[in-house]
Amino acid sequence: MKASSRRDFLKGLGVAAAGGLITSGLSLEAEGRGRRQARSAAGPMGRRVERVAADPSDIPPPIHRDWPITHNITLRVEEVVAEIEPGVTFNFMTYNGQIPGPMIRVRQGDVVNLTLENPATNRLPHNVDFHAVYGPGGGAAHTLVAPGQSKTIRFRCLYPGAYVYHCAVPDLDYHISSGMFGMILVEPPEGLPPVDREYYLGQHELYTDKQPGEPGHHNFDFDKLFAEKPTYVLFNGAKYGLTAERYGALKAKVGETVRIFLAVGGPNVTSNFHPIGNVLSYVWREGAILSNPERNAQTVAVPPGSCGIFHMRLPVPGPVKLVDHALTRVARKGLLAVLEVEGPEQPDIYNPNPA
Ligand SMILES: [Cu+2]
Repeated sequence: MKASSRRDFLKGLGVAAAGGLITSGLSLEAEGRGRRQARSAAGPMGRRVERVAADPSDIPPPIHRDWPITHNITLRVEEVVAEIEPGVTFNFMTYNGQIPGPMIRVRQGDVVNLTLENPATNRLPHNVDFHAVYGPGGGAAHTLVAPGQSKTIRFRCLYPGAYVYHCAVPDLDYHISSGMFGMILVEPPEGLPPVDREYYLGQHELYTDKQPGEPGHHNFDFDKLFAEKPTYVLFNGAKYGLTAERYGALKAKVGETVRIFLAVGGPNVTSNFHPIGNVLSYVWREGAILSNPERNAQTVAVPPGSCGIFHMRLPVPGPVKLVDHALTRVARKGLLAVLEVEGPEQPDIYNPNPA
């Protein structure tokens, strides 16, 4: 890419300051070196951790106040090594060590002091683009931090909805794929409809230099990224992670209502979200919570860089499998979460032995 067109490209991403090659103290030339190093990096790089999969029940509580406040929120970038599945490791990039990054929950009109920390032990520059923010690059232009740097921006959340945030450096597809995305939920003044439980999931896909399940360390594969042919398609960075066989299933009881927040990082693959053995009784596509919800939808497309809000009723016991209905991703590429619904059988609704 010619220098001028590269500059325009970077500017389009909200990364470069207008007319300058130096952005927020970070030389793009140095960043270019970082990219080449990243591409040649092979083998495990970074601290080994037990898991990157976020706990899907780790969600800030619904908001009941009717006045705006200021939040001080720190996102810390952690480049870590973890297992995609047992015996298969990968170099993940995360906000706060988890995929998806922490769910940020605010009310329309709230102010956020957002600090992005990039510890000196990391290898790469990072930043963050919030789709809930009016401002250059959704904040990316002013949060670009080299290892050892930290930056703070302040923004006011003016429009309600569920929005993705993600890393937006020039290799943003590589960074998002590796785990750098999450959700910011901006509640409207009247709040969200009441439910019994809430869960938070993040879908993304990994491009590795091996086949799914091949033991050992998988390196990032830029050729597969270019071809948009992922090795794994995952919830929360882990193959079948949110099931009883691994980190545990989601739980609920018969008669409850559940709200699922789904953030799709991608970077390229659209989720076709579907609950096997249930239906999405209310759907706010795009996380557009002020819109009228769709009713009783079966499979809902959530594109990369977007969110879905889904309500389910749970009238009968048993597992509800949460999938992307492009089912090769489930059967062969690792995508699955299970919601275990406990309670008495309801034979007038579903009866496996009607004799
Ligand atoms: Cu990044």
